[in-house]
Amino acid sequence: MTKPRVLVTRRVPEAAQVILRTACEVHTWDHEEEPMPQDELVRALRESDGALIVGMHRIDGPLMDEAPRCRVYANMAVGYDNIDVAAATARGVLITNTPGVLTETTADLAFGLMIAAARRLYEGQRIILEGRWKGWSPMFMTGQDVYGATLGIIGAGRIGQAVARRARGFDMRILYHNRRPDPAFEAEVGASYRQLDDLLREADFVVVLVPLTPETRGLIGARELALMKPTAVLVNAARGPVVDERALYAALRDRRIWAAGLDVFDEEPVSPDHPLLSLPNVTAVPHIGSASVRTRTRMAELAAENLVAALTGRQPPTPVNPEVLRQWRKERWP
Ligand code: 8YV
Repeated sequence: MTKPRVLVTRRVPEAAQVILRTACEVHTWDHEEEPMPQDELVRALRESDGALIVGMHRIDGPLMDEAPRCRVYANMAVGYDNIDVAAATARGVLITNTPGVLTETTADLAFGLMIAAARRLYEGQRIILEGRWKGWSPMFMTGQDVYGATLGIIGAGRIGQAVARRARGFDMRILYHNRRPDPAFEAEVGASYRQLDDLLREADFVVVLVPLTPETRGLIGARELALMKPTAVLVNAARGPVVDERALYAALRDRRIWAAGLDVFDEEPVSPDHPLLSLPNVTAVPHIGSASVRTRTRMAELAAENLVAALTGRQPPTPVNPEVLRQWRKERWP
């Protein structure tokens, strides 16, 4: 029997390649940093039964129509806002993602951004490097305390809840806003549910961890930022468009909020001359929430496991649109 043919859109750890090679003929865009050009991607997808999507390729209905042979897109990310899932489901195309394996690593980064922004860590390094450290004075480089402060988590899913567990060790009061209250989470960490506006008014740290959807796009805009305390820190480790960058810039420039820690931007890679990056109270990192060696390897492995399972008639571990699998079972597994 011929093996299914799969496309891998960027170099991934060998452990994932091994999983793919057990059952598939593998074609890889074997570059570390250079993304696969769109025309190459379309050409390669046309000849593939499935694809391991590495990076933020936009996978929409017209692209799927250009490559009807490709029945599985295994996204190497937990977020799948780069994929039109409804279009996939309508076409009987399976989408998978990588939840779970990146939870703790991403929570570490979000917590790190809270501390870095509140205690001005990057600004401090710049002051040293630029020869601006002239000596000690009582209020030199003073920031905001993390220990004992109030944390407000917007989107307490897997990652948000892992941030809350870390916050317990810092004796923080924990507030959260989700679409619905989560009594099990409240019982576990002593968190209290708040409407969004109340959370913004009360929190010293507002950490945004919602997925990007039509409902969450622009969730934090000028009105929401105006509700925050002038001493509050905003952390966005979700997706750039959840926060209105222009409104955030104005709030930080005018010191209407204390600082921001950003892992994500409207456009990535963010341009070095983006106005936000000119502000001393912005701590920015290049979308590295899940970037530990172990976690990125696990993400690639899980994406590979999903792809191989789907293409060999087995249940993939983490499907996004499992209704497609039910449809396949009724008809014929591709
Ligand atoms: C990915 C992420 O590295 O999983 C996610 O949703 O944001 C990151 O872990 C990024 O999406 C690149 O694919």
